[in-house]
Amino acid sequence: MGRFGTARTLLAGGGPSDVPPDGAAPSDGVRRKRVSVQGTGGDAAASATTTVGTGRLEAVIFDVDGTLADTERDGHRPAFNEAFRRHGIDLDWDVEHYGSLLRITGGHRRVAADLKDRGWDSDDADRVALEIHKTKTALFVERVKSGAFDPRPGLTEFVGGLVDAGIRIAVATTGRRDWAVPLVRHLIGDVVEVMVTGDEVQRLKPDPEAYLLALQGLGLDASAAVAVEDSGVGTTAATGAGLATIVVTNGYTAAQDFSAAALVLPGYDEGAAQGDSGPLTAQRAIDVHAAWWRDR
Ligand code: XBP
Ligand code: MG
Repeated sequence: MGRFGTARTLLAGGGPSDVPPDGAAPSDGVRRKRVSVQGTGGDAAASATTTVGTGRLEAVIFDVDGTLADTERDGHRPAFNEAFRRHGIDLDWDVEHYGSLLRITGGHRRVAADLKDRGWDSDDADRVALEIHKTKTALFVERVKSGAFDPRPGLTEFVGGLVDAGIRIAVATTGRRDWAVPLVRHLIGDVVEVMVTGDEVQRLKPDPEAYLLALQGLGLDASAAVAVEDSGVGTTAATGAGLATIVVTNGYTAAQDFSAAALVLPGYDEGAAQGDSGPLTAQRAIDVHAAWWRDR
C-alpha cells in the first residue's frame, strides 16, 4: 500500500470524524458533505467515482503555496535556512537561488537536489535532506501557528463569493500535511471540503495526482471544477488533470509560461488588476469556466 493508503478527505480542521452524517446539524453550523477517498495513488483517475460536469461550476480547487499566501520567499525559505544552521550545514538560500529551486517540488527533494548540485554523495544528500526537512517542517509549523501568514489580498472576498454561490472548495498542495492543514484553516477558515497534500500522493506536482485525488474526493469530473494556481509547475499539474486553470501569479512566478491556463491575473483584488480585468470574483470564475468548456 502506498502512502495514499492514509489519504483522507479532510476538512481544514479535522478528519472525517468531524463530519456529521449528511443532513445532520453540525455543531458549528457549517454544512459539509460526507465524502471519502478510496483507491491507490496510481489508480487515482481510474478509481474515481465522479459526477460528470453539468456545465455548472461546482467546485474550485486551490493550490496553497504562493496561491493562498506568499509563503515561499519569507516562509519556507527562512525555515530551510534555519534548519541548515541547526544541522551544521553551511548553506543559506538567498531569494534568487530559492526562486530557481522552486521548479523542484517537495522540500526534501529540493534540499537533496541542491546538495547533490554542490557535489554531495547521492545517498548522503538524500539522508541529510530528510533530516533537514523534518526540522524545517517543525519550524514552519511553528510559524504557521504563530499566524505569520496573511491571505493574499482579495482572496478572502473571492472565497466568500464562491461559498455564497454554492461552489464547493477543495485544496490540492504537494506540501506537507503538518503545516498545510493549519495554514489553510488560518487563511480561509473551515470551508474546505476536500484537502489533498503531499502526504497523500505518490507523485508530486507537476504530476496531476494531487488534483485527480481532489476531484475524486469531491466526486466530480474535471469539467465541473476550476483550479487556482500560482506557478507553471502547478498549472501543468492542474491542466494535466483536465482542469480549466486560473493563475494568480506572484513575484516568483510572473514570468513563467501560462499558455495552458484559462485566465492569468497578477492578483485577486482590484489593486492587482491591470487594464479592465477587475478583481477575481465568483462570477468571473463561473464565466471563465463556461467559456473554457464552450470553446473545447
Ligand atoms: C509547494 C511546494 C512545497 C513547498 C515546501 O507546493 O512545492 O515543496 O515549497 O513545502 P504547492 P514542503 O505550490 O503545491 O502548495 O517543505 O512541505 O515540501
Ligand atoms: Mg504554488
